[in-house]
Amino acid sequence: MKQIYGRPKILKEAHFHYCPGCGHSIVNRLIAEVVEEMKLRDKIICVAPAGCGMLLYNYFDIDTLESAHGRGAAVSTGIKRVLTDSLVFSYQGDGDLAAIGTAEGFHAANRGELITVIFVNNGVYGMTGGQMAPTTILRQVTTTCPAGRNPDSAGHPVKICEVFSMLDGTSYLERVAVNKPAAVIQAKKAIAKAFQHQINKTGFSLVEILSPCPTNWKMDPIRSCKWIDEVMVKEFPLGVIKEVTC
Ligand SMILES: Cc1ncc(C[n+]2csc(CCOP(=O)(O)OP(=O)(O)O)c2C)c(N)n1
Ligand code: SF4
Repeated sequence: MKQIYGRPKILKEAHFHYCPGCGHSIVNRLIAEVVEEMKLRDKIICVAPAGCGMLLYNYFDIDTLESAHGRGAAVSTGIKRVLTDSLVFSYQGDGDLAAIGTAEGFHAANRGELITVIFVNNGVYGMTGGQMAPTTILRQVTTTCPAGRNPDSAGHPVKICEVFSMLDGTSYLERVAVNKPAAVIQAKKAIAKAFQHQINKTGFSLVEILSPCPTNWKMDPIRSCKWIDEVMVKEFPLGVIKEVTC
């Protein structure tokens, strides 16, 4: 019988710690599939700062480093500049990249560092209990905005792809989601394309992935997936935001 689906070899025989319905597990799997299909196992290095995704060294059988919160792009820059033949990606949440790590991500993108950022946007600080993040939707309820995000006091959702698209150092920016099968297939293609931009030395690449956090959204997994389509995508439109021919 022909096998059409299997566990990527670089995913260790470990159980994910993610909550049921969490998008991180899908994103982890997609990265593993892409690394295997593009035969990047021996040259890829992952940097994972604080956030629910930080324990991915327990799952990936590749070189991984943990950085301080928000410092993924800075640490990735250092590794890539020394190990120029490696393929380096940082795996960052929205609290990480769009708040504490804004400076590092923004300037790495502006310098056109040959790194890739996998940016998992679930609209909250997942690991620490669901506080408001810069990407929280207006009027979305979180533990630190129980009456809903108010733009008068908390500003508007930060759109990292659109902001980074204005920087000359960026070569590939796409926003995808992992809330339904077709979207997951597109997310995988985007990850592969971002890695290809790094291989071709075109510039800084980033894939923003709208990802469910059922625990902190206080929704069941199915409702969370629907909420991405009904609410999140309206604020964060999907698609290629920028692509420089490589
Ligand atoms: C310097 C520092 N400040 C605060 C924290 C606490 N902290 C750990 S994870 C996190 C938020 C992570 O949220 P996000 O990046 O959105 O990732 P998620 O958990 O939602 O995937 C915070 C504030 C920390 N580890 N280090
Ligand atoms: S808290 Fe949210 S982001 Fe973290 S593992 Fe649970 S569902 Fe995923």
